[in-house]
Order: sequence, then structure tokens, then C-alpha cells
Amino acid sequence: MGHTSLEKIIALQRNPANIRNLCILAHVDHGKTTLADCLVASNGIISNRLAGKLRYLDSREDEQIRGITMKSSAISLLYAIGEKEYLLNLIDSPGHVDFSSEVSTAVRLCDGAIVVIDAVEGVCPQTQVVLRQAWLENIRPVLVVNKMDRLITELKLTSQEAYIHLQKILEQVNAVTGTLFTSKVLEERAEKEKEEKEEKESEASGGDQVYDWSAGLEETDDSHLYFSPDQGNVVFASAIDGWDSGMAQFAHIYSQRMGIRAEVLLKTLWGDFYLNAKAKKIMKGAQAKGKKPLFVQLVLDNIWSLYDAVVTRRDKEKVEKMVTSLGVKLMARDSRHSDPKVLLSAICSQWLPVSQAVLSMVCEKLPSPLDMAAERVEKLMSVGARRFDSLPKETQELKQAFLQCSSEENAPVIVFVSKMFAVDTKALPQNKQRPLTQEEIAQRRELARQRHADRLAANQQAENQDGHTHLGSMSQETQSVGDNTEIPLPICSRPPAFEDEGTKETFVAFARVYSGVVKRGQRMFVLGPKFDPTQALSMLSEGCSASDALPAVPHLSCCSMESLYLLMGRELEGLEEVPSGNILGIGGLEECVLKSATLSTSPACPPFTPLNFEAAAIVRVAIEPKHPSEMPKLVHGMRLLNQADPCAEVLIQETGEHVLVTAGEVHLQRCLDDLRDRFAKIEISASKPIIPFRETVVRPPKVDMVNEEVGKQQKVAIIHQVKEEVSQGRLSDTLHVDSSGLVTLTTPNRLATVAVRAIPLPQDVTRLLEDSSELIRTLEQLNMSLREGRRIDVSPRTLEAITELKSQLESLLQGRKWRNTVERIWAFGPRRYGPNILLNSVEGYHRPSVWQCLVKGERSGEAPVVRDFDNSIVSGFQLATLSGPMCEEPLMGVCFSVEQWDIQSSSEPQHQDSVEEDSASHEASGDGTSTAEGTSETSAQAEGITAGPSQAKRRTEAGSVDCYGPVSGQLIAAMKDACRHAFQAQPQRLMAAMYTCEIMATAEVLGRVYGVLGKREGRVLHEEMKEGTDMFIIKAILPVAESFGFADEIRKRTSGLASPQLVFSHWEVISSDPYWVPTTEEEYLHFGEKADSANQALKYMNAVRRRKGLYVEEKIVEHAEKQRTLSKNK
Ligand SMILES: Nc1nc2c(ncn2[C@@H]2O[C@H](COP(=O)(O)OP(=O)(O)OP(=O)(O)O)[C@@H](O)[C@H]2O)c(=O)[nH]1
Ligand SMILES: [Mg+2]
Repeated sequence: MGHTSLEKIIALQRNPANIRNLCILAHVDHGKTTLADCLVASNGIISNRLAGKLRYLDSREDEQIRGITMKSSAISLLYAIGEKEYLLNLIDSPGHVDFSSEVSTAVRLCDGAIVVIDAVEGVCPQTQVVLRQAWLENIRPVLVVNKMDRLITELKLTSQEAYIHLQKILEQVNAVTGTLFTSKVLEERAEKEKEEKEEKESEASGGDQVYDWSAGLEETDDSHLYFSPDQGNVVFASAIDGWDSGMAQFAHIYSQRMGIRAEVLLKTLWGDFYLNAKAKKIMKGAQAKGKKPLFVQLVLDNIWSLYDAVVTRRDKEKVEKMVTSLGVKLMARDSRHSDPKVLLSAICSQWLPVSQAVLSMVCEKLPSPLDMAAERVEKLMSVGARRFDSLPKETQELKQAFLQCSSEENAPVIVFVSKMFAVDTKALPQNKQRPLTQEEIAQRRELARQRHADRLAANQQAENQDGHTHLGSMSQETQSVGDNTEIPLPICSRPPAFEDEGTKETFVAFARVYSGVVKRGQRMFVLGPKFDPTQALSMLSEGCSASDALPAVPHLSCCSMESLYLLMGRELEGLEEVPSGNILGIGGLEECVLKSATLSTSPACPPFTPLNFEAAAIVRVAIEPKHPSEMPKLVHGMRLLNQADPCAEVLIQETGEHVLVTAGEVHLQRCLDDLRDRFAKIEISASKPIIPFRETVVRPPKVDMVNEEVGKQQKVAIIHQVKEEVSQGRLSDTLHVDSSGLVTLTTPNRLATVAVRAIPLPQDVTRLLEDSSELIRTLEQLNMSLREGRRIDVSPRTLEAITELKSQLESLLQGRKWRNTVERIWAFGPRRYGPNILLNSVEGYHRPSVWQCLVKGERSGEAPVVRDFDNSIVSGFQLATLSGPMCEEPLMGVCFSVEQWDIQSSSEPQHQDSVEEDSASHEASGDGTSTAEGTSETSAQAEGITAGPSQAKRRTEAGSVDCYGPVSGQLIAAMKDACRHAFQAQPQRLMAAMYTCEIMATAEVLGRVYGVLGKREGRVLHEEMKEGTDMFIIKAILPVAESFGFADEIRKRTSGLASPQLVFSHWEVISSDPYWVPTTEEEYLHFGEKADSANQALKYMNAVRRRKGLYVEEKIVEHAEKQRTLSKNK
């Protein structure tokens, strides 16, 4: 606990105005944990000497070995400025992309963040990501520019150059913030304008309005958002050497020395100001007059000369002079140490201790839990598409509780759990060997003494040996008491139940109290992500609590707070209660919370919006136990792992494989280690990573493989091929493929026919659909509820986003082929929100469009009706898009246009009416004949099929029993097959997942980096030199399939000088056709008969097919006779 007692922390927890909940965010290796060390050392938890080397918050063994943080961990620190004492709940987060979900869980619980930037590397990809995350969660950041020592010792910049370099870094960061800010203001502005416009329209007042986009930007004050040392939200530091250059300290020092007021200095220290030595005045325009800026003269020069004296020249005399002038006291062993860095950090940590400036900046600039913005509360409370003011009254009232952050007895308790983490059961405070307090020691001593006296009296004889068995350490005690000195007593108390517990993992919830006081043993509601307060309020009686016997409400359960903990890095401390505004650990929730949850005493509380994870889980492996009999242990272990990691997913595939999905290679490694050593405790074997692919169709290529234009003749040849395949198939009598790729398929009972064509979607459309998948999912939910007759109050922002998506699609789908397409979209798939489209091109079938939620008002009488079995068509489409014909991977970027759909009758009488009704309505709309005609044409050969509704009716009445099963099922299968065949009638391609990677490398190793990239089919997008350094930044694209071991290889080949970060970026079509065979003479000449040497797509496809146990068309022994000729004596 360092030199802060638990009682003190508990007392501080009651004063939310002096609490700061903050996290440290940065790109990987920019020095977050090192900085945290300095802050932790300020509380005496670790020694100053070890700060920066210990990396105290990296408590896992693999974190220490690898040198990167993998889990975010929290610690409570005390900081005092003058009279005021602050409690800082600090969370250190990982910077590696693979663990960005840990960052999300940390950011959610905080009100502010320290963003750390490496002074040499500047703004890196993850820096932008964390700034965005902080922005999205509405938390306020402050900046620490770390590793300033590298500017001096590595880059060897002069102080003046360093100043310019730092200015550039600040510009970069502010540019990122600026972009975030502008987009938000414009969005809000647009919303406001829209509302105003709607109001005006309802008042029926006209008048032109000139729309001025910039107005919103000019009106809004954004100055507080930007980072600038004169705002007091930037500190320049070197965490490893333990110093920083806080403006306030320097202003304080120089105001005394120069007789200039500290406030003036604070305002002018950073910026284009210089010191006029003669006039003793601060003047503007340093740059124009070629003067040294004030910051360089007063701050950087001093630091530079210290480094120069201590590290570069090792000038003992000068050092001594400086030490005395700074008033620093040095220990002899520091000044004699052979490593100058030791001396340097000894001087710096006293002169400019890093914790001082950083912590005072945090206390002054970051908001307390009391300052939570109303906007943030509404964002937390309004889940999905629902608008805040559509929530029930009781729920809206809870907003006040958030804002007040009250710890009153009657305040509702609201807690959010952002993740569950596993700790060794032994490490829990109740099981820990606790040092005895003074009183306990005295008590025990007294007891022992008494026993000793008793024993002496009772057993004067020598045979008293046996009597000592009841206390383990008795013989020792006897001796010590005998010579009447200190009694060595067991220094720890240990609960008796402990021994048989073994090494078990216990789950602790990482949480924050937003309102009320959480007490140990209290019962609370656990609100699942789909919990609906409106529904719950109607089902539960007023004033009910979680300890009552309650009716079953969907997504609501109850739990009790078994134990509460103060998080102290590696340690936990037991607490009895935790008031509002604090971060805490809760034990005993593993049964009711999987990864995250909202807990409350009020059923009116809505579940918090889900955490937004930046990284997609993409690397999957299948896991098996080494010994098959240990399967149950593995299953149990995987379940625990799933709970303990915010982003790892554990699935059991249809094939029975246990699959682990992780965010990247490093994450995968950590999950496997955890599974092996902590959760399953068995030997496991993991398959090679399963690489995801997508299947798509493309337009027929214009040139062949030898770059010759494809002639008409050849196209015919391709079609012939398709036809041939079809005629060989079983389904040939019900399946028909025409020359344009239209596939017509009839169900086995010959009652329904569908004709489908597959069309490749333009790339931009696919990307748009992919990016909007969340929105499409919401759209689908809205449609679903509309179909069920429920209306949800949708937030205007969601509606606007849907309208925007629609208009974007309209503008991208231009041209004759796509006329009116957007209106005719039937469904998206797979899973109803994927990047494929089902299009309704059936003549005379006007079904409600997917955009129906945009249509305001009641539905009119002549609204389009949904035909029977509409759902079967959609299901068939969903199935077809979920796994394609190439290697059963999902489809992407394919539009299936249903051009004809005839259904004549169903064996279920209840559908009869609607069939009739349908036909009637078609007739009424003028083109009713098309259905009947179409049917009789396409299924003319089918026996017993009659056209026209009346005949169909007769047939059903006759009670024909369909031996092929229900019509809906047949239709699903037929639709799926039709889609698959339509897909195959087009040129098919595989799509590969691509990573982007940014590699920073010096000029010497640049060539090697390119070498590795080239070997792995990477493409360099651009390369630039980082200003002011000798580093190059290379941005490249790399297929995921080729990425395994990439980071390691790069590191090895460049002796650790370059390390890439891989982030999933997009899907890309592999240009080669996996089914390609040479057809022209040139191609034969060029590629040979087999032509599989260069076909990467075929290799990928076969690998997937082999893994899935599908048929692979490959000869195992190709040239058998040649093997004989290989003998040596030939
Ligand atoms: N020269 C120099 N090196 C530093 C400084 N601060 C940290 N480092 C070094 O940078 C490396 C990374 O430091 P960490 O604190 O582990 O970085 P991190 O941001 O916590 O990294 P992740 O948690 O993995 O994202 C370590 O080798 C540190 O010694 C500094 O001020 N100057
Ligand atoms: Mg770290």
C-alpha cells in the first residue's frame, strides 16, 4: 500500500469532487507503463530507484518477458497539492493493436485520459485510434510527450531543433483532434438545422435560407480541446530518467529569479516570445527577429546542458556546480556510479520529478466524476436506435442520479462492469497471508506466555514432549519465551479453509459506481444488453428490489455483491462499501456476468451502450487437448477464457471443432498461454490459424491470361462448359441455365419456380455495405418490429443515417443495369446484414421495401403485400450467401436478382386464401397475367401442373400429399441452389482479408523490410521520411494468409529495429481465377497444360477445402512412371 493507508483511501473515496478516474493511452511502447511506474513510485509503493525499470503494473509474467502490456490494470493513488488531497484511480492500458479491446474497457470507466506520445515517433496509428476512442466516450485527454531524452541522446538535436520538432508533434495531435471536433460540430449543426427546418415547415412559413456550414464551427469554442503547453494540458517528460518540464514549475522558478509574474510567464513560456535581457521584458516575435524562444532559453537549454554535463561529457566539476545551484542532494553511491544515467535520474527525480507535473496537471485539467456531461450520460443510457426521450419517465429521471453522482443512502445504485478478469484465488485479500497488527501480536504473545506458564506448572517432568502437538510452532515459542526475549510468532494469519482450495481462478469484475453506494452483500439487478426497462417496469411492481421474489423478466437477473475490492495493481484490498464515482473490483459475479454488464438497484435503469471495440477478431484456430480424454477440461478452460478476455471468442463449429477467435497473433499467443497455464491446465495443441476468405463473382475479364483480348468465341466456350456441367448434374430436369447466366430452378414437387441471376456489385457498394453492417442490422430490427406491428421510437440520428445510406447506395448504383435497384432491395445477407443483396426483379411483385421504416405515417390501404413464402426466398438467399460453392466461405459483393418467382399452390390449406388474394391483386394492378403466364411457360414440361389460381385450388382441395416435405422448405432449398448455380455461372473469385501495416525503420534496414514484404506478397502503398529523424515510415498492405510469423520475421531480419503492427483493413479480390485452365494456344505455351504453378487462388481454395473435408480435385501421384526413371544409374 506504500505510505498511504487503506483508511485514508476509503475516506477520500467519499469525496467525488477530489476523485480523478483516468487511464493512460498511447501507441505501443510509447512508455505508458514506465510513466505509470513514476506515478506509482510517488506513493511509495515502489522505490524511486526502481521506477521505470520495474513496470509494476505489468504484473503478468509474459508481460514482463515480452515487454508489452496485455491487460489493463488499475491502481489507486493519492496526490496532495497544498491542503487538497486527491484520489487518483489510474488505469494503465495496453498499446498493442491486438489488445485494443482492453483499452475500450478502460476508457469506459474513466473521465479523463493521459495520452502519451513518443517524442521521436510522434503521432502513430494507435495514437489516432486512442484519441478517437477517448473522443467517442466523451472523456477529456491531456498530453504527455515522453522520451524527451531520445531527442538529446539519439537524435542529437539542439534545443532549438527540439523545440521545432515538439511544435510539429503538437500540430499533428491537434490535427487529429481538430478532425474529430469538426465532424462532430458539423453533424450536430446539421441535426439542429434539420429540426429547425422541420419546425418551420410545420408552421408553414416559407422563405429562403442560405445554408452556412462554417457557421457552426465559428460559433463553437474549441480552444479548450487543443493541446498546448500554455493551456496547461501538455507536459514534456522522460519517464525513464524521471523528469518532466511542467510549465508551472519553471514559471515558478523564473518568476522569482527574473521578477516577472508567474502568470505572465505561464502564458508566454510556450510560443513565439523571447526575453529581452536588457529591458528584462518578454517580447513577441522571436521567430521573426531570429531570437531564441523563451521555452528554449529557460527550459530546454537547462535540460540540454544537464545531459551534456552528465551523460555526454561526464564533466564532474560542472555536475557538482549544477547540483549545488539546483539545491539537489545526491547520495555518494549515485555520484560514483559507473552508469551516468543513474546519476542523471538521481538529479532529475529531485529537480523535476515527473509525477509532480503530471499529477498536478491531471488534478487540474481532468474532470471529476461530478462533472460528467449530460451528453455523455444520454449516450451511455440510450441503447441502439432508441432516443433518450423515448425512454420511460423513471429511466429518464435516472439521468439526474448520474449527474449528481450522489452517495446518499436513498440514491439508486448504478454500476457498470466493463470486463471480468481472473485472479488466482490465493491472491484474494480474504485468502492472503495477512501481516498481524500490533494488537494481535501482543494478544498472541500474551496467550503463548500464559500457555507456557500453565504448561510449566502442570508438567514439571521431562516427558512433556507429547503435549506440544496442538500448535505447530510451539517448540520454537517455548524456547524463545524461555530466554525471555522476543517471541517469534507466525507473522501471518491464514484462514483454515485455504489449504484445500488449490490454485483456482476467481473472477473479479472491473467496474465503476456511477451512482449510490455499493455495499458488500447487497443484492442488485443484472441488466443484460437486450434488457428493456419499459417492459420490466410494466411487469414489476413499483418499488420492488432485487432481493424480492420477482416474476421472470427477460434479460434481467439478480446477483449479490459478495466481495468488493480496491484495485491496487497486483494487489486487491477488501472493502465494505464503495461510494459513487469510484473504480472497484467486485467478486462473486462470475455466474451472472459473462464479459460486461450493467448492475442497478432500479429496474428502470437501461443497460449501458455496448463497448465499441476497434479491432475485429480475425485470427481463428481450432484447439484440441493433447490427450483426447481431457476434452471436458478444455471445454471448461475455454469457457473461463471467454469470460476473462473482452474480445476473445470461443465457438464450437458445426464440425465439432473448438475454435478460438482472437484479434491477432500476439493476442492468440496470450490466450493459448492462459488456457494452458491457468484455465484448462492441460497440454493443448492448436491448429494453424484458420484464414478467412470470401467468395465473389466478377465481371468477365476482357483479356486472357496472356493479355490477349478475349474473343467472342471463347465466351461461348465458357458457357458451354457451364452447360456441360449442368447436364451432368442430377438436377438437370429441374434446372435450366441460359446463356446470360440466368438460372431457373423448379422445386422437386414442381410447384414453384425461381429464376435467379448473380451480378457482381461495384466495389464501392460492397465496401459501403461492409462499413454499414451495424446500421443495416438496426434497419433489419426496425423492419422486423414493423412487420410484427410494433413501432419503436427511433432516434432521428439513426433515421438520418439510414436515409444517408440509401442515398449513398443510390448514387453508387447508377446506370441502366442498376435502375431502381435500391428501392427493390429485398434483403441483405448473410445473417441479414452482410455485404450481399437480394433484389426483387419479379414482375408484378411489389413487396414492401427494406426502407419502409423511412416512410412516415400510417400505411395506406393499397400498400404492397408480402406474398406467402417470401420468407423462404430470403432464407434460401441467406443460406446461399453464408457459404458459397467454391469452398463454403461466405459470399461478398454479390447481388442476386430474382427475376421470376412462380408458386402455384401449397399443400397447406391456410395459405390457399392468400394465393388467391395475391393473384387477384396482381390482376387488379394490371399485370396479373404475367404470373400465370410465366408459370405455364417455364414449367410446361412439368406434369400435372396447372396454371391459374382456380385450378390450383382444385388441386389442393383434392388433398394432394406432397412427398417432398413442406413447400417452404423446398423453396428454401431451391432458392439456395438457384443462387449457388447463378453464382457459378459467373466468373468466380476468392477474396482475401488484408492487413495494413505501418513499419517504422531506419534507412539501413529498409531493404530487408522490403524483402520480407515482397516475399509475403505485400504491397507497399507509400513510404515517407519522418521529419526530423532518420526513420522511414512504410505503409503496406499484406494478405492475412501470409501474415503469420511476419512480425517475427521482420524483427529478426532487422535485428529488432523495425516492428510492424498489423491492423485488419479490408477484403480484396484475388485476381487469378481458381478454375482457370488454358484455353488458347498462347496460354498453353505460357503456362503448360496443368497451369497450376502460379494459381495462388487455387492453392488457397484447395487448402480451405481440404481443411473442411471437402472434395479436392487433385491427383496425388501425377507422373508415376517418372519415379522409376529417377534412379541414380540412369
Ligand atoms: N529513452 C527512453 N525510453 C523510454 C522512456 N520511457 C519508456 N521507455 C522505454 O520504452 C519501452 C516501452 O516502455 P513501456 O512503458 O513498456 O511502454 P508501454 O507504452 O507501456 O508499452 P505497451 O504497454 O506495450 O503499449 C521500454 O523499453 C522503456 O524502457 C523514456 O522516457 N525514454
Ligand atoms: Mg505498458
